[in-house]
Amino acid sequence: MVSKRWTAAVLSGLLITSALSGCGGDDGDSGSGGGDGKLVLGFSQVGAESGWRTANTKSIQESAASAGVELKFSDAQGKQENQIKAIRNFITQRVDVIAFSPVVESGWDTVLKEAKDANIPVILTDRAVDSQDTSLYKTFIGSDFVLEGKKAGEWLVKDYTGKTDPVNIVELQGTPGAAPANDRKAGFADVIKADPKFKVVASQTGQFTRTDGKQVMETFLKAQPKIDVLYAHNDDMGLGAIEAIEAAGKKPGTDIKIITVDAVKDGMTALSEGKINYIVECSPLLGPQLMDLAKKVKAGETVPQRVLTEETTFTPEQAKAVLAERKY
Ligand code: GYE
Repeated sequence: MVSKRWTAAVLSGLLITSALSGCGGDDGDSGSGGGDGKLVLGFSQVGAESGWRTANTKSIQESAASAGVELKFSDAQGKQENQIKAIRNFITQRVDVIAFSPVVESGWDTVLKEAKDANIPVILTDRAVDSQDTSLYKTFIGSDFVLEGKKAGEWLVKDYTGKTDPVNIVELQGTPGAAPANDRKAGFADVIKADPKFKVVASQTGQFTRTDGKQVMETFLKAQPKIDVLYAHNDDMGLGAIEAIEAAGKKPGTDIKIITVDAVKDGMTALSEGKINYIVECSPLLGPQLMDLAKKVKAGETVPQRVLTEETTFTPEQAKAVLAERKY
């Protein structure tokens, strides 16, 4: 029963023992399954760049355990090449389902085609790919990032209603090429363009991290004579920027208004303290729905092509009200 593919994989040292135990030959088509009949899910995570990501990883690991799913978790440390490698390993191991959160949007067609040819269904989690051929994956679960950017822009438009002076905005973008960076930028730009008083005077990546958010904000503060608003594509970059703003002797939330996306606990705390003015929520708790979808695709059930997460927005008052129960 050992095919050439298996032999080659064993020889190249790619297989891990637990995958071998599932080689019962009962469902060679759709993956090996766990030796104990458990669904085997290979998941390639982006990395650990933000509080959002940490909460997302926890949600996936905990939900796998409670759903009785055997999770093969791989951390790509922010590199697409590592994700491609991980996906190829999952194919070699013949997991039942592959899920991943793509670091960037482009460049996935080849490896997704390999998964399809091996008859292993793929679920996009959190972030989209730009592949034209949507048959390369079964479903995509995650947020509408364009809408998030729009919500950020709408708050700003409302906040400056009736004012005519120019509003200078600096923007901290997420990882270059990542869906949430592309879309949050586009959604925001689309809303504020209606009023020429809004000017994005500087826009750079802060890699979704606190460290880079702080550092890039320092350069913005040095280069820009007047900054009215910071729009950061996630809380972590906003939190890093707050440190830079305070170090420059300015008051975050007052001298510079701050809008971020995510609503993780640290962000919500800063919001409740008035250091951030508005947060657009993006839920990292995708685990339970992912397990559910994985079971359905494995069983050959039809699932919707797109599963949207439900999200809200928070003002400082709303943050204060929910902070104590905030889980992540
Ligand atoms: O907003 C950011 C994280 O893909 C939605 O990635 C996710 C984003 C999230 O690093 O904090």
